[in-house]
Amino acid sequence: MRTRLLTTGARPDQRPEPTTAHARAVVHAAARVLGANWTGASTVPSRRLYPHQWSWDSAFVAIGLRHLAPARARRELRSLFAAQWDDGRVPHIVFHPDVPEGAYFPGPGFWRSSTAGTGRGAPRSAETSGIVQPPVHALAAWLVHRSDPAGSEREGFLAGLYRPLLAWQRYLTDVRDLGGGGLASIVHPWESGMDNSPAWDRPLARVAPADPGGFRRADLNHGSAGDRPTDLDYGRYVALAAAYRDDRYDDTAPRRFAVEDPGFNALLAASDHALADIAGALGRDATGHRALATARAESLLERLWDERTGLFHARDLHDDRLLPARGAAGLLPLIVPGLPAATADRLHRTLIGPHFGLGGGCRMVPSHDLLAPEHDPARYWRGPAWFNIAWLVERGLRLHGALRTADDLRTTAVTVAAGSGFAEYLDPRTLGAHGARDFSWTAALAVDLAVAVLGERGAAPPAALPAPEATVARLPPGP
Ligand code: 2M8
Repeated sequence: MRTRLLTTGARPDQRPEPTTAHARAVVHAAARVLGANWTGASTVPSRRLYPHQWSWDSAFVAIGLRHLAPARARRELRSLFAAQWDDGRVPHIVFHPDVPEGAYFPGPGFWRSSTAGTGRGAPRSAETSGIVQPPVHALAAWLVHRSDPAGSEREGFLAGLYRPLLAWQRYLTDVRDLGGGGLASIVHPWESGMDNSPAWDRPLARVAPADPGGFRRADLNHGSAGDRPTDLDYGRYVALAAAYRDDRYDDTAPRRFAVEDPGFNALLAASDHALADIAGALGRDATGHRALATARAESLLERLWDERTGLFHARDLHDDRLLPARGAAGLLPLIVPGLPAATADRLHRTLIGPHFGLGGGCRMVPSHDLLAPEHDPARYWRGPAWFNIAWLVERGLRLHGALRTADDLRTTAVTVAAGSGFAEYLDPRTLGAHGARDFSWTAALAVDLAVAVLGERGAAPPAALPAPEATVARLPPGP
């Protein structure tokens, strides 16, 4: 459903803020999307394009759902961690057993976690992928707990999730520190969550693509080919994933793609802080977590900061050099509480400068450098604006006191989310919608931002808002 943009009058130098009525209408519309995408234990990102449970999507969904149905937000996270591997990894997809194999590629028959992953402790009761996604989960768990502490305590939510979260953090900190500098490495572009970012073009160039006759893309059944990754990139993703699977998901074997991504590691650092908060709430000693958080922020600065560009960059472990591409992932360390004020200020200036244009030509954060020849405002992660990036940047700006930019970004995100039919992503300049509609994290994060607007106005508490519709237990058939 599309919601009409209603705004209050505003000073000429200020973006018009959503009215209380509009913020409420956004929450209502978003609640309908989240109700329709709920499967009974978790939320699919999109009924047709992504009909399973995705790792970082679930964390973002829980962050929005906590205002509408806190018990379901807790269930969302618990159901994801039920598929955690014994080595601590949280798989990037948990496959729904009722969805046909052909509905999504690569599906369970490709990853074969319950056989190829046994050496690493993949669960036997669920089929999953073998790669991971950015660790937003401790932050999400902490926010979910904070929104309903009594319900959380009644369910033993934090107590039950603390060890799994710790095991996940340890996997990334110990097993995945392939560069030895205190940061986690990713071994597949999909692990960044920003799948076909131009930052990966250089390291991907040394990967021979899989034979195109050997697989069939399902994503093109549901979206325009011009919005999705190219066949060549897809062939390389398949080759990398197949090689990891054939190595039985062993992280000690050499990998053709191994990089330290600033977005992934910013979320890891934010999770160090969230784990400290969780440990504190459980009456445990949090000093180890705080020390790790401080060390992680230092490693981020030492290994990924580029003073010349005023941005964090990914480090390619094959030649131990920073990749030159300027991606929105490089802005995400803004969410790290311990980031020095001067670095946060520089990142803010980069964000509103010509490469990202926020507040100038763009009202949402482009996923890639506007001035780069490879910038494409329509194609997936090569330029479009995404709502999870807007949410993270908004949070980081607020954390470091850039309130005016944060307010403007929040206003745009709330209004445009509903106005776009909760699109998966947008052209950062025209705000034209692309990708799937009724996309779960767009809806969930719009709820979170709209609730913040309502809270600042002293408007009706979220509990007074309607809960999402009843459980939808059936998933759609395959294509
Ligand atoms: C996209 O990634 C999947 C692969 O994991 C795909 O393209 O099929 C990305 O946008 C990723 O960040 C997201 O988690 C996933 C589901 O929304 O879709």
